Amino acid sequence: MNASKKAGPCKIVAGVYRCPPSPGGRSRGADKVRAMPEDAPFESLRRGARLGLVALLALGAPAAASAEPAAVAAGEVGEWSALFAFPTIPIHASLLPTGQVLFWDRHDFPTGDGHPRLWDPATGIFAKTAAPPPGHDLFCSGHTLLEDGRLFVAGGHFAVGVGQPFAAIYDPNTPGWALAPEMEDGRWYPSATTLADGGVLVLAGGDEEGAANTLPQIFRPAQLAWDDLPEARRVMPYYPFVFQSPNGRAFVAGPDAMARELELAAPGDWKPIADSGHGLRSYGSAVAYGDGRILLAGGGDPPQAATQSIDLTRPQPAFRALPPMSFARRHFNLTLLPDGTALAIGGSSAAGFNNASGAVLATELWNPSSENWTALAPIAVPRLYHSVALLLPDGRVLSAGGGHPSDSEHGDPDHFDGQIFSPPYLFRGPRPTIASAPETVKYNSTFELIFGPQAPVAAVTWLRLGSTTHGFDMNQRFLRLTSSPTAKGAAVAAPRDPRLAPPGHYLMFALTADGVPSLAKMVLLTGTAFRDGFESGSLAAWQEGEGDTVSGRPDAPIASAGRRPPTSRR
Ligand SMILES: [Cu+2]
Repeated sequence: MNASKKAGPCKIVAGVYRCPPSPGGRSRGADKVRAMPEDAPFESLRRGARLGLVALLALGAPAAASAEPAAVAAGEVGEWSALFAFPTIPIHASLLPTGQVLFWDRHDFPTGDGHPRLWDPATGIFAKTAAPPPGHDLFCSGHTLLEDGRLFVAGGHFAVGVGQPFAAIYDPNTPGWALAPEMEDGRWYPSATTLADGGVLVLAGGDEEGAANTLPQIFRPAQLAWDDLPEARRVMPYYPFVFQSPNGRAFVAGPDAMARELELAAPGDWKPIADSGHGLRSYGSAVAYGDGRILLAGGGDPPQAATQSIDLTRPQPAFRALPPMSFARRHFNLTLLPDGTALAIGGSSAAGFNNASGAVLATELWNPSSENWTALAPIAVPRLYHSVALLLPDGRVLSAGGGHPSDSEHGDPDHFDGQIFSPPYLFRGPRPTIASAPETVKYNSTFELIFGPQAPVAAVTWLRLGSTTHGFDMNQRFLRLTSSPTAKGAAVAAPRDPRLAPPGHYLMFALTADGVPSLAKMVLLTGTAFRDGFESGSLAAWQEGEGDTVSGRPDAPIASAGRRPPTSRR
């Protein structure tokens, strides 16, 4: 985290991003490339590096007219670690409540290995899951975390377009895999979404014949059973962008141009909500960035840069155009950060399914207050189809994988590697600490945090743990928590409404007024008292500002929220 330990700051020289040469005379980026497998085609990597330079030029990096170009400090653009090797390609990746990342590859490729593995970000150690995986290929499944912290995995790969009907559950505590009851038919590229009542909605995917699986199904963990919504059969694109909506229904933000709402009570029903006006956003991405607001970006073929938001707490939600990304992207990842911003990593700007000739190395950060995108330090290698990104408990971000298949026509290799990003907020001063926090909190309760003396805390946020594949994270969600100062820390209000904060584990961060986050505390949000009683009327109350998760402008980032720090140490 200390910038001074690194080789020194990269600089913009005559409008071009340059890093200090290593002892061998290579750029730092080229050093990173050496960590790649022996068979990596270096030509594409060099092209990728050039793309990174072009990327920064296009992002409006100031041309240096003077002989003393300004250094680009990590406090402005963040910093990527060196590349490090992964034993397989992490096509699917989930952060578990243990703080470890569970990931897997496919196993029908000569260099594939579908055995799920754990990576511990704290130690860097990789290990196969102790228990054997279930007997089906988990590749091409959809997954999300259950309320109790187990990972629920729906479907999998039989052949391209042809899905497995099985559902598997990984328990990080046992640890081990178990099978849940089968689904009604196969699912290849489905989405799985944890709902307010703790159930998991599974939508879309290819069935056992390779046709569209049109039946919405809800898994009930307590009953080990499935509820069907037979009146809501619908053909929809692979890996739809599904969210629990504040109104109790499920909201599908894309990739279809028409966003729709699904009534979750049997027999189910669909209602069109709003047309994004941007056609099919295939392999774009979407995130729930706070209190019923969804950010939708990129996707399509040819890829687009367009960005929109939609506020699901409005009586008639509609898409609102936002400043576009500086690059069109598909097969990229959108990752929410502790300060409420969203990071766009990787993807391609070129037309075609997965065209590495348009690989985007520039990283962009979206600010919910200005609604603008800002260029950050570029990644070292393309991250395209089958790449992932995850927020880690220490506030850094893992970006990894891509390939199986890669775009070998354009020289992009399979990426058995990852890189870790330290966002700019990690270079802006001392980090606050959460000295004490409860492991479990109930809905509609108040709990106490005790802070360390290092840095005054201005805000408390939390995010559901990421569970991602194919550019869409099915579990991440950002929420700002209301807090008030106490003698040693803060009294924090747990969310009242599970439709805004589905039950399960959250990474809780304390942040300074500059947005510097603490290390996260893993907190389980649970309890049924309010969930059993909530009804549609409470949405109106929430809109009137009585909700617990709203404080100030929900879409304002910590650093510029303009709120008085609830806690300060003098
Ligand atoms: Cu795939």
